[in-house]
Amino acid sequence: MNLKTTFLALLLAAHSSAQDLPNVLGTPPAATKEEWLKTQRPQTLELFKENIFGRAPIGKPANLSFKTIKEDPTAMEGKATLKIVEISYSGPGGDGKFKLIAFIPNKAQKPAPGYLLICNRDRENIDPTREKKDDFWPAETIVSRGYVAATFHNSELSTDSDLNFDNGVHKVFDQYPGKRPGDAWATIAGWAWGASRVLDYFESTPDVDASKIAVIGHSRGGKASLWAGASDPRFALTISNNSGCTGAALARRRKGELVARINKSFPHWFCGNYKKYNDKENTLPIDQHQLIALMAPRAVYVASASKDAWADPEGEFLAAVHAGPVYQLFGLKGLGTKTMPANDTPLQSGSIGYHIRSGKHDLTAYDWEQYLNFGDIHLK
Ligand code: GTR
Repeated sequence: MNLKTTFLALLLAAHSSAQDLPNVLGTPPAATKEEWLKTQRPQTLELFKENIFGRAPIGKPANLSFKTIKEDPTAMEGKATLKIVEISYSGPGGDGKFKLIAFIPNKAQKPAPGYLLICNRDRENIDPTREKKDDFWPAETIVSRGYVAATFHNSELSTDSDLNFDNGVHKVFDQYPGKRPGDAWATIAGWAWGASRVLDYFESTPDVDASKIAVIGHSRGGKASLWAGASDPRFALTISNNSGCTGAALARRRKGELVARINKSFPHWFCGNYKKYNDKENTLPIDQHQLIALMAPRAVYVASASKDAWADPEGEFLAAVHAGPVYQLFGLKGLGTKTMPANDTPLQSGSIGYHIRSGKHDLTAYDWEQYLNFGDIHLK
């Protein structure tokens, strides 16, 4: 091959990956926002339930209850009120509960908007005493910008290793005598379910504005935040930090972590049906740009890191690009460009935000600063 044909072949390869994606507007393609909301959005959501995340057996349980177990108006040197709230539920398999940690800014106008982090790292990253502080959850910064800093630990909803689904939400609600169906919900959907129950709590409390909440997660937590934002349209902003495979990254590109690999390493994350697509990404009826499009017309932010090849940064960017046509149905600008930005140059002029940070797979102070800036546009 001479230089010219090599270039042509490369160009074709780049093009075919975009052309082969399922149409983000659905089948037949939605022509108006009304059509999208009535027909293609529900169809797209169903395809994600059936093939990837599974179906949750319950939304908000009638018996959901909230108990404030700690309230300290002098937290953060008087700048915030710390609330630790036990969120409890019960079902055919017994009782379950998890803890919400929330710092509510004392000075901010009430009800205040906020950021809800699905924490998948060690608990010391979300230390309510603030003796330990980490940029993974810079609660002081979030509060200083006028937002509620809220979080819960994913393991309290569903442990991140369990193949038997015999704890947390699965123990309480799953009723699958015999074989677990291929579309039964799994761990990531359990974490997303927890995020929605926090919104239920926020709806019941006067100091937090439940209609102005961003849900955010990193990596596996980012896969869960995307599913929370897609399956619960009450989230005003959804943030995916380095979510990669089965998060924001397009599966059909087959770059970084592949479907077969994620299903092998983490068989409990997604539903049984997802295993059918191991090394058969092209047969998936959907791809991840459609997960991002499910947020429309609400705001969504995808972020990558330059040294995070495992999460396929370009695949994350392209999914954000190809979600655009659904935003256009609403007369909104998606990302506003098809060109990947340089490192550390955030794109925030549309309803879809994006940046690629220099450095490794992580959730850092730099990432949070961009999310808070984007929130100032979409949550205030
Ligand atoms: C990796 C996994 C990724 C990502 C990451 C994380 O091992 O392959 O999909 O989710 O873990 O959560 O940090």
